[in-house]
Amino acid sequence: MVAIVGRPNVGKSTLLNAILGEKISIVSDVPQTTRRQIRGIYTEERGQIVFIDTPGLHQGQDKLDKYMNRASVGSIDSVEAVVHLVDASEKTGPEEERVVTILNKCHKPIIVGLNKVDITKGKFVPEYIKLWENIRGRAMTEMTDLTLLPLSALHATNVKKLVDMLFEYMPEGPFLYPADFITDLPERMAMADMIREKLFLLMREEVPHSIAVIIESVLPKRGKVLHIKAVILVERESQKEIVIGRGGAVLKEVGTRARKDLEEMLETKVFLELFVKASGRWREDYSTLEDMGFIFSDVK
Ligand SMILES: Nc1nc2c(ncn2[C@@H]2O[C@H](COP(=O)(O)OP(=O)(O)OP(=O)(O)O)[C@@H](O)[C@H]2O)c(=O)[nH]1
Ligand SMILES: [Mg+2]
Repeated sequence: MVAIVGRPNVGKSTLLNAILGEKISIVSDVPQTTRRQIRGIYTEERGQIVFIDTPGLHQGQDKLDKYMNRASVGSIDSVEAVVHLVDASEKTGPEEERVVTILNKCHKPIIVGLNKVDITKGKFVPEYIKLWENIRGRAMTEMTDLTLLPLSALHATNVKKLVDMLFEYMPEGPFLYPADFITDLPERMAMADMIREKLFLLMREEVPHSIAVIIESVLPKRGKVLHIKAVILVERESQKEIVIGRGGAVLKEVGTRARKDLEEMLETKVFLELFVKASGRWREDYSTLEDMGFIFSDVK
């Protein structure tokens, strides 16, 4: 098993999808898109690697933030190697230093994936090297359990090489999942995430962090069509208006895009019904979060 860990928005989910050659984890340019661990199962002749995509490590303090950070750090315990993904087109900073400090304690082999080198040709790569060297007090060349690899998850550059490197760390053993499994994400959560991704792509500023999607019902197929009802939660009435948009334009666009992806994922025609509800501070409410499938006892 391998955990993909790092700050929000560095490209962890993009990398997982690139490794699998299939989209199972949602991606957007809004930080904190991924809210739970998502396992992607990669199987080929050499064997099987179970990748854990994780929420970006950040400093938020509400209950969902804490769940996300625990889901991220907690993933490291169960793996044989860690991919520390960074955005090498952006400077490092105290937040990155925090991540390195946490990972430094994990005593597992780490590959530092210097991502987004397609943007600035990895302008800030030396800063990331320095950060690790400062924390370990040794030159990178002397650290046998730390390897650097420039990457572009978006263009799949060096992604095969990363997988080759990771196979070196994998122990022999039976497959953890059947060879044709690609993810352990329950279908309803995958559906909800698919809709949330479209909302994230269309919303700006603080609204995405207030959005959650719950699949209320999936009715038995009538003819060729599957009827899915989903509720979009926001925190305030004013956000409800933003999500709906003038004359319902935003919600309609979300519905159109989500339906297309759902039809592809489920390989059937879909009728998608979306409702928007203002429900107060759901990010702070245990029972609402557990209803959404964030099981707090699962993340230590
Ligand atoms: N140019 C470029 N953009 C990338 C690359 N990898 C990811 N991105 C973009 O970076 C943004 C964030 O990607 P995600 O995969 O959602 O990042 P993440 O690390 O999973 O983010 P969180 O789930 O929020 O922690 C998206 O707009 C991606 O298209 C890359 O190699 N090059
Ligand atoms: Mg992600």
